[in-house]
Amino acid sequence: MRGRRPAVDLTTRVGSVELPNPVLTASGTAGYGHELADHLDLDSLGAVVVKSLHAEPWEGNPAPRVHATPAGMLNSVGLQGPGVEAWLTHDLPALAATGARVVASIWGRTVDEFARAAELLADAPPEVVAVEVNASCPNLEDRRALFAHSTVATAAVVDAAAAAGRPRWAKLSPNTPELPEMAAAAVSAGAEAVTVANTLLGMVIDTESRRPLLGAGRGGLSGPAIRPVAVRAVFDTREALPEVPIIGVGGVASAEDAVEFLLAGASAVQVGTATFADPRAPARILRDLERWCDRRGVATLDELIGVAHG
Ligand code: RRO
Repeated sequence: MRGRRPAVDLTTRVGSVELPNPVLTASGTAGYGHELADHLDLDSLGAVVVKSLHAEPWEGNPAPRVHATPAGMLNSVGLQGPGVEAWLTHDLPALAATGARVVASIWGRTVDEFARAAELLADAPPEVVAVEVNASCPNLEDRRALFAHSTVATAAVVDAAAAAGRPRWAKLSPNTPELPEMAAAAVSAGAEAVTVANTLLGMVIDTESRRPLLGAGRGGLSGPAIRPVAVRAVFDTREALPEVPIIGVGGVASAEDAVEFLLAGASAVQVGTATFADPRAPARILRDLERWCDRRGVATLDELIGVAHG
């Protein structure tokens, strides 16, 4: 069979956005632009989701910001970024030139700040195919005020992001038992899809210094350690809202992991922590997914999406 191209149609639809395949990068793990372009063909991925951008430049949290954990990683980057305007001018052109479909992730401390970031994206070039509204960063100073833990606040930030004038995806939190309610609130406010989910709240304590290891103390846990949590979160969301497109994220490191998310109900997946260990991971997972489908006679993703629900 050497040389034969697999006859698999991997195209997928996330709301109004059609993607050539379901393997995307996860926000915060692929930089702001074409950082990964030396390692893989960004145009070959479903889309590139950039690190969350604020309307203004933002310094982020004190070091250390990342720490390896068993089967995963803890981070408290603290939303560092150049701001939307600088990104549009200095980073996006090189990324757009790769031919990649770009998803701009935005964040704010207030609803107005989300609106401002979205407004600045209104004139972005058409390569920016969607906006991911990051309602769920665990590393804000006031965790009790996390937007994605309130249906009212989730709806407010999704609504504010309408100013970008493109499809909105809401990135939700796994740290609330009310995830399906948050997803419903996001959709009622205009989100075309939900990204499920962000990192799990965690902490590592240094036994020598006897103090929390990350500069900011607490952080977000990612990687294979959280995959069963993320798969369950996708399954719950699909069960409650079968019509809502879901982008699954949390510890995808192989084609089989991606298939697991599709079976739970995701229309696409994002690869994050695996990219830190191997910058080619998204491309490898995409290639292996095509082979996985081909070997099992799976011709389109409709044969997989949501099938675990019976
Ligand atoms: O920058 C971060 O610390 C960060 C963000 Br914005 C997020 O959404 N999730 C995460 O684990 N870290």
